[in-house]
Amino acid sequence: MAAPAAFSLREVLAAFQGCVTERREVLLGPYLRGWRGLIRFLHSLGAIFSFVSKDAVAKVQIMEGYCGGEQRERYVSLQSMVEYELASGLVDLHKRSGRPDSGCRTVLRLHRALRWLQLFLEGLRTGREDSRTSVICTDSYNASLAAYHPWVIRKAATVAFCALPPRNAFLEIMNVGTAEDAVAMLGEALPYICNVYSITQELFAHHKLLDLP
Ligand code: 1PX
Repeated sequence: MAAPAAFSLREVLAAFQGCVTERREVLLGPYLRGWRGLIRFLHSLGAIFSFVSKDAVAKVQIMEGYCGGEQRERYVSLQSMVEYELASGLVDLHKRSGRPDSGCRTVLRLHRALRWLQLFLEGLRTGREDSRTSVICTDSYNASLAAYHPWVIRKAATVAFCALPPRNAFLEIMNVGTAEDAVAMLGEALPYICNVYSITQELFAHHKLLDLP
């Protein structure tokens, strides 16, 4: 039996390319597959990130539950999900009421993390050879996700970032080839991630869903 292909971040980032349809809809299937792959990569960085992957897995599982559940046709795309959940009154708009987490509030958390990913990967791509991954990661985090996290999470995140390997070693564990190959791949993949981010941002802004509790 052939050995399974080594994990490469190329395929993961390509999932975000397959997310967007010609009508600018974001398909949840590939979106969640992209997240699953990122979480797998995160596992390879060690147990120090398990508090992050636990939360990410929980959010992806909630969404996979909806996508495989009774209302699965409503969860084909972000657009159909928003329309369905809003029309059915399933979204807590001001305060959490104890009912199951909506797809909208769950995707919003992943969406905010996607902004971090975009900034982080752009920082890695354009960074100097001797730049520190931990600094790139902290800067991207402070410019995005940190605003939504309480002090204790911000603290734990900042400590964990210090464990990240130096930039070139980090680029190599992506398994795309040399550090230069990884930089080239990031240049190709990032526009797709940006596209997914901005379509989602527009959709959530349009429906005033950017502050869901
Ligand atoms: C080539 C680089 C690839 C790196 C892959 C890394 C994938 C990272 C996945 C991060 C997903 C984080 C989801 C966080 C969602 C969130 O904000 N949740 C919070 C709010 O949820 P709630 O349900 O309570 O409203 C929750 O409180 C968060 C808890 C966990 C801590 C999140 C820290 C995020 C740090 C950013 C990612 C760091 C990974 C660094 C690896 C390079």
